[in-house]
Amino acid sequence: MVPSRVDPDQSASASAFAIPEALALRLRVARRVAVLTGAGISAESGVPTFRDAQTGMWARFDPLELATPAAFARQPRIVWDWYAWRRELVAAAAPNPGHYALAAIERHVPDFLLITQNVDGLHQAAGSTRIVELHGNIARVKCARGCGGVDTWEDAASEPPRCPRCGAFLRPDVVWFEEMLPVDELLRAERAARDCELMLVVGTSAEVHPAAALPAMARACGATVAEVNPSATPLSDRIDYVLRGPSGIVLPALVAAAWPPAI
Ligand code: BV8
Ligand code: ZN
Repeated sequence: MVPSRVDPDQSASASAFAIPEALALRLRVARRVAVLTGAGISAESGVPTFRDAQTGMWARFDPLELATPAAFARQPRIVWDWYAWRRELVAAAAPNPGHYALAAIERHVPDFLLITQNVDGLHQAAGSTRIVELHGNIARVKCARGCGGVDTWEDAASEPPRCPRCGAFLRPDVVWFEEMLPVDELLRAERAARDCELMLVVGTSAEVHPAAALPAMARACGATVAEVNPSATPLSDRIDYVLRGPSGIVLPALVAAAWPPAI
């Protein structure tokens, strides 16, 4: 199956990005829509994507190595500092038109769920409310031994801060590789994937599981699947629509095509 593909001319603004009329209609009439997002939707907000997070002093670390329980056991301070660096980046970032367009789609569609792999909280800052964070949130911190979350912590000199209840290290409240995802969130995401009529897959390289399996699950249950990404991914030739452009341009164009502003 050959997905219908749209390549914009690079200088295009939102209005210039041509959205297939059939896709705009599908979104306009859909009652159940699910969206899966990855780091790419936050790129235009200045948050480095996962594969770009290795800039500057972090370039010598492989994220797949830093974001693991083993790395935290081996070098807790380095892992803590990497997240503290990313937390500052995220705190300084603001949602972009791509985030706002998804919040707008949520307001139009009766049964909507935004499934994000991102830990930056920018979707919520843009007004998205029906959302599951599959991989946690970098603004939250919890006890590494499982006592639960803590709201405030004192940065210590040579090691991560410690849990006020049990003295274990504190860690970011994110899902590391080889850690199970939060079960309720994963079940909500899988149900939305199976029930949706349309799934938008935005800004993800679709390589990290189980999130990467959701588009195929939706398609296997009869949904139309559209990808928004300036680059090809393992999904690109297995779905219905490929919109090759930055989400900050493509998603506002999609909203305008589905619900043309009243003239
Ligand atoms: C688990 C939180 C059970 C932390 C993250 C099946 C097959 C193969 C492997 C596995 C499998 N099942 C499980 C695994 C193992 C592993 C996995 O998937 N490994 C991969 C690398 C092969 N999965 C796990 O470990 C999961 N847990 O399975 O538990 C278990 C237990 C024990 C042993 C085994 C299994 C946990 C996965 C979650 C890990 N935590 N994040 C943190 O953030 O620090 S994952 C993290 O990486 C992100 O959350 C995200 O999921 C992923 C990065 O991907 P993207 O978000 O897509 O970002 P990326 O940079 O890759 O790509 C950006 C894209 O945006 C690009 O396509 C680019 O073109 C595009 N883009 C750029 N600019 C724009 C744009 N798009 C639009 N607009 C733009 N402007
Ligand atoms: Zn504790």
